[in-house]
Amino acid sequence: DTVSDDQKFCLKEVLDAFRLCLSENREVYLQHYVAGWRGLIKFLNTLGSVFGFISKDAVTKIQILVHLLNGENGSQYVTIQSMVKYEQGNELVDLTKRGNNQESGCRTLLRLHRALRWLELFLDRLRTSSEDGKTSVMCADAYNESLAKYHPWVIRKAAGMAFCLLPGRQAFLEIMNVGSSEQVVAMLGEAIPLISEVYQITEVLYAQHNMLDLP
Ligand code: 1Q0
Repeated sequence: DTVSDDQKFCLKEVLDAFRLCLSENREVYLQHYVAGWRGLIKFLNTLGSVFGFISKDAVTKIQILVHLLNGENGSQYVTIQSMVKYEQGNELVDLTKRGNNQESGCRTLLRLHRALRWLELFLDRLRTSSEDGKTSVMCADAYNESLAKYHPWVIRKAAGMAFCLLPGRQAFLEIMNVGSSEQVVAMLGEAIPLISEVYQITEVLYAQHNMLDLP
């Protein structure tokens, strides 16, 4: 096996990252949120180059957040809550149309946040599907119910074509490197509520700050 452990996807790693996301008082640590996405992108990269346009966009967004986390104001970016407070308080967010803050942490994270809803829906379909379930259909249904409404026609079209090239359910479960199908399903059952909680907390926070439609 030429793929080093470092690059190899493992569902456990994603699960752990989303678990670590939540602080005691239900704030979301940006560092672990980003780590969760890094793990997911590793998975996407094992699926082949047709998914490159998706992985590229996700990587760009993660890099923006990592730069903010490691930058001079990094201490303001410890949690999503502190990021929102800091960026909004210092007029660092474009609220209605794109302007000076096209790469704000808030608008960048919002894109990943919307994608997290897709992930939750998709993983839940995968978890509850039967052995002959079609991953392409589960993926497309989850996408149409969530992310699709934010994407223009060309991207929806490209995404739809990429979904058709997803491996079958069995192969899909194997790449997760957990063990038997039953073990993957069990781990998904642990991961989905965590992902869902992180999603809900972020959703409520963004709604409270009128930031669900950032350009
Ligand atoms: C397994 C198949 C993966 C399918 C992913 C579905 C999402 C499709 C999204 C396609 C859009 C990508 C092209 C760029 C779009 C941007 O215009 C858009 C908006 O940003 P902006 O700056 O133009 O306003 N960007 C986004 O909407 C962000 C999209 C990020 C998608 C990240 C998907 C990462 C997927 C990981 C694979 C997870 C596999 C699940 C199984 C893992 C087990 C835990």
